[in-house]
Amino acid sequence: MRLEPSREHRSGRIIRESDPLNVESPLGGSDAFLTPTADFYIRNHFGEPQLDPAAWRLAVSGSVSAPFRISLAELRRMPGVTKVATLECAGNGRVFLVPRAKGLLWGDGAVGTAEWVGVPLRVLLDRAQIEANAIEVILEGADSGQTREEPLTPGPIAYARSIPLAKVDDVLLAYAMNGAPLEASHGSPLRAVVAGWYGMASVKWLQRIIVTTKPFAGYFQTLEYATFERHEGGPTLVGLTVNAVKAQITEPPRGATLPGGPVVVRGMAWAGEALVTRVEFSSDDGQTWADAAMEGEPIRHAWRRWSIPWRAPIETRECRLMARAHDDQGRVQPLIRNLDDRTYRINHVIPVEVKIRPT
Ligand SMILES: Nc1nc2c(c(=O)[nH]1)N[C@H]1C(S)=C(S)[C@@H](COP(=O)(O)O)O[C@H]1N2
Ligand SMILES: [Mo]
Repeated sequence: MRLEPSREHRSGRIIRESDPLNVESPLGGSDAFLTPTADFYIRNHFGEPQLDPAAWRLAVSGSVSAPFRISLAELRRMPGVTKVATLECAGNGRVFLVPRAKGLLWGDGAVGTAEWVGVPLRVLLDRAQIEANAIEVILEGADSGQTREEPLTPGPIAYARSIPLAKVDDVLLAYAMNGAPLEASHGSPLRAVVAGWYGMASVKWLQRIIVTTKPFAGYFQTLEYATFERHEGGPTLVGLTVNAVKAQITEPPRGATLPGGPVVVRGMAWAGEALVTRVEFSSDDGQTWADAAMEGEPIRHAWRRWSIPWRAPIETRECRLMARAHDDQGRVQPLIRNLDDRTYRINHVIPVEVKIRPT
């Protein structure tokens, strides 16, 4: 296992781990609405499975009255649905946590937006006829393995996550990404895109969909990708679901050196199942905030671009830029980290430090 980041993958993506491959997007400096596939982050827990698309089948089983198996060719003959959705890894931004966290130390770039084409999960579940007592759907990938560090898996396991039936209508089973067939690293022949939820739910290399009558408590929603929620009787671990509201400055990138004078600060903001309504910007450590200009209308499940003119002061050598997003459910990004979030859901404001070049 090699963890040192090296800036060499296709298109300057940053390799965070090479076995299994984990690659971060070069987010800084980019403001494309759709992330080019060559720049899209890759998050793998196990080695990528070698699947022959012609021999591959998806099995739909469990608490259904008509279980079936289906080929990629048959899925592609069904009416396709196109959906733009942002995926962000729940560990995005982990490198900025103090004290230093365990796990993959992502910078800002474990996030991206793509146009996905596929078949709604609902269509396959209707064909299988869900039984009345079902509550969840388990999505299982064809990749499997065992962890070498704590928390240990009980031997080799498949990557799997569940979603409640109430979320099914936001799930696309995608075979295409950004106008091209899905690439192996993003889960071909077929992956789930669970719009508005952190990336861990969007299971790649789907091989089984299992309808279940019990809450699924698999490794990746209990030992990993779970945060504490405060209920009566104390904090309980709950599997992560929706993306928290978050704004990211992409221009200027962290650590940039700028000439003094006018610049345009830009970035993205996303809010899971909610809509981004507003982004505020501060260059005085949060004493004053100014509203950024929002681009277009908000699109549910996709990030939104924003920008604001700023004058880099010539009388200073260093500045800390902050952005915070609001959503239409009244939530705003916190300035201070909630420790119940463990090393996930990193959406507190993390200032972008820039240097001003002396004139
Ligand atoms: N089968 C499988 N699906 C998976 C994963 C995985 O390791 N195996 N990683 C998940 C996580 S944590 C994220 S953030 C997204 C990343 O999708 P991407 O690699 O296409 O960016 O895939 C999810 N789906
Ligand atoms: Mo993730």
